[in-house]
Amino acid sequence: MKASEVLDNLKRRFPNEPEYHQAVSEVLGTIEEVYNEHPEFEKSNLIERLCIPDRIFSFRVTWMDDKGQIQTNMGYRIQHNNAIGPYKGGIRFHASVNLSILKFLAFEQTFKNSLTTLPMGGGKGGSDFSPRGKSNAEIMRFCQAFVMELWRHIGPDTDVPAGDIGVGGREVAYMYGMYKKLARENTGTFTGKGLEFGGSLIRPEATGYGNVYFLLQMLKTRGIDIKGKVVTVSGSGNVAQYTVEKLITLGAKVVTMSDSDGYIYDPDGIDREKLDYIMELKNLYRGRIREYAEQYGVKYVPGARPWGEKCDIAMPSATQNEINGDDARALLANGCFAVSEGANMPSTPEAIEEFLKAKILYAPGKAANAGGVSVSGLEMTQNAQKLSWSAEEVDEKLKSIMANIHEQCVKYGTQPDGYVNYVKGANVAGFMKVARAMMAQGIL
Ligand code: NDP
Ligand code: 2IT
Repeated sequence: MKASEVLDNLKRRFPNEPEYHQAVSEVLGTIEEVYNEHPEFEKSNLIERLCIPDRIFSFRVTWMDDKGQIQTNMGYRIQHNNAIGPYKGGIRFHASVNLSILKFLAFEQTFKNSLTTLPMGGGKGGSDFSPRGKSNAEIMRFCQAFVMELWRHIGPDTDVPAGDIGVGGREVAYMYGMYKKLARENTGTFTGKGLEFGGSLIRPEATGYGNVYFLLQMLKTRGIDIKGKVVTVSGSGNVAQYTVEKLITLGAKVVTMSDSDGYIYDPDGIDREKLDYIMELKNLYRGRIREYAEQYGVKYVPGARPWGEKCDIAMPSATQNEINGDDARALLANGCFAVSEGANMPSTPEAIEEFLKAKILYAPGKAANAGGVSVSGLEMTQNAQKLSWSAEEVDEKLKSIMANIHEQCVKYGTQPDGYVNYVKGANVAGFMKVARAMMAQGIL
């Protein structure tokens, strides 16, 4: 089947899954050339096999809230592709979770994990459970109920989940505890665990730090120094917090952060002390970003995203499709010359087109945010060896993985005029490894 026919077929067979179509379309639009160079791919219907997940589990999760009422949510795990290693990818808890969103994430994860150089296949899971406003006890009961179904599908050599939106260290710990009780083994089937029970140093920091390391590599290609550059960041969760932390230590000026209710604009820049305030506000009190504006007397814009604010660099770190065509044009009009994605698929196809047309430095999430899953892979290695590495050791490995991903993007994405199309580079590099692994292992 031709690559273009695959997408039409997927749309017909799986209607009402726009995010899934979007992610597939972005990849298929960039790998055509290498695909055509390998007629054996078409003969074995490789693309279609790579786009459709190996399997999808869906289940009801039943739990009791603090009022004693019985609640139900849907739970899912998508095992997308394990050609190069066990299924690996996060768990998302958010009211918006559905199969379209999880299928796009599992599909992207497969290419991202391929890029990391580590032996990991792609997967993703989650629930339409919203952690917002839930007590600690409710979170624990929900996580336990979720794992009562999930545990039979995962394992250290089959499928290793981790965190994503709404799932951080607290949720991973509750899920891992329940998993161990049921599976009766202690081999680290989740990553992002606490340091006392098998977690890796630098895992909480890894996605944000990794994104900044990738950005530094991109800036180096144009001889640009990060120091003093104005950066807009969206989100205020795990990825955003550690992106900002690394940017501060490098002397950049971060002027925005956000949550699903709005964004704050701090013209003086978020410094270490203010970031500590945000970390406490978000991770301990589970408060709203609006409170930062009250605390420091700065602007808060409800119901909006920060892309209209003037910046040199934008680092979207909240969610998918948070930068549309208009946002992209506003960024470019204000002089933004680099966009490095902490979130998965934060830019719409129209926004990507604008960035590529303007030939700015633009790194898609599957390359720029791969640091998180990379350190998850390093956590798996440490667990298998039953030892733990120092923060310096993990950080060095993370830096070298991000540099390697950057190198692969340059290798496969450099255009005749010298412009590096990181979208194409990441997709082709990620695709070729999975494709070769699938071809070698036969028709499955
Ligand atoms: P968190 O749950 O820690 O934080 C998410 C942040 O984004 C919060 O500030 C949240 O606001 C905001 N947000 C979530 N959904 C929406 C929405 N629909 N509209 C506007 N804002 C929203 O998640 P992470 O920081 O872990 O994840 C952020 C992004 O990074 C996601 O795209 C995720 O897939 C991606 N990612 C995460 C990795 C990880 O290791 N954690 C690795 C690689 C990518 P609020 O609190 O109001 O909901
Ligand atoms: O999107 C992602 O790469 C993650 N949420 C992290 C996955 C992982 O297994 O660490």
